[in-house]
Amino acid sequence: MQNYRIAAIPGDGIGREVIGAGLSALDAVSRRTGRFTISVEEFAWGSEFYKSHGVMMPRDGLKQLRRFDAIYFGAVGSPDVPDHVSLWGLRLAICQGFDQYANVRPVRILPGIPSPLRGKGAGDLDWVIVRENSEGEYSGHGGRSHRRMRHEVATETAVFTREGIERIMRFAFQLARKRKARHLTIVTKSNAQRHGMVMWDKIADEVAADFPDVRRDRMLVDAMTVRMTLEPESLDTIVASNLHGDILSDLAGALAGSLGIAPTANIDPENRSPSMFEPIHGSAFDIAGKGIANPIAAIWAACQLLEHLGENGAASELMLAIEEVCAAGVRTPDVGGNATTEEVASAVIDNIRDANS
Ligand code: GGG
Repeated sequence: MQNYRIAAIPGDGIGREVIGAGLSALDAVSRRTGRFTISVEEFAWGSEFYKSHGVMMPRDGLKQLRRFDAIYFGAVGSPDVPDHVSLWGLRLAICQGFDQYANVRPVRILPGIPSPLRGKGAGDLDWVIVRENSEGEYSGHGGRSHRRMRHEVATETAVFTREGIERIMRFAFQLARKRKARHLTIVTKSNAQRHGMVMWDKIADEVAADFPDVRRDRMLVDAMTVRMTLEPESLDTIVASNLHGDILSDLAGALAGSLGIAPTANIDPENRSPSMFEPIHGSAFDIAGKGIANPIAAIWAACQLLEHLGENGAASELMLAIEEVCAAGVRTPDVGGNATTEEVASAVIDNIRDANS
């Protein structure tokens, strides 16, 4: 029987609560299918680790992770560690270190989850946002000098390479091609960002020539927020730069009901390194320890992990369990319910165990 090795990094705040729920769901679905087993090694890296070691993960952290089939990540960020230190020291260090250049963010209104969009419910919003995950505004280029002087200066350089754009564009077109609508919306800000973003548009046109069966259109990122809100059914697959994709997917999560249900996959499409799966949300210290964090995003991310491993049947079973539990009204407070993290996770696990038995 196939055994998959998963590295779990719960990280900070509610990351620890939702990853526990997701691992239980993974265990339940692997037992139910009887086709594979999962062995999990947990890494206590994050802000607590930083406070005692001065680094978010050990120097050889990537080397330790490389031997796994996938990484299951919780959240990063703590009130007493600067956010740029915690983010760059762990999550971005893994994404960049493993060149996980495709960040895939499915967004749907799940049955039973209220959306803030007037008159919209399950089925009315079904998108996949592909966020470029290795360069752009998050390249890490820039610097700060003349500190504490009147002419103190900081630069944050957005780096766009032909290779980086071409590979994410090709990935997005391929993904769009697999979906029913076969429609890709390319988001830029090429009226104002007249170098990198104009190159995005140019390379999108070039790559599109290889995908005549995929309908495409272009949006400026500001206008895109309006279209997402007012005409959600006009969108399907969306590709955007690192920062634009980050912002749009938070909006998307909120429009689908809550960031608490939004998952994400950091993929190395060439499989040179393990890919990483996580909820979009951060550590949410305001609710950490209260037992009310929504585990659905983390469990949905576990579905993405299973799909990536080629366990599509198990991924579908787990997704169906999520949908049935939401539809049955077992919901945490962020989506209008009063269930706890544990109650939602238990309902998903019971649903998997009871399926067709
Ligand atoms: N689970 C995702 C997470 O912890 N995100 C924290 C964060 O601030 N991310 C910024 C980003 O995605 O660029």
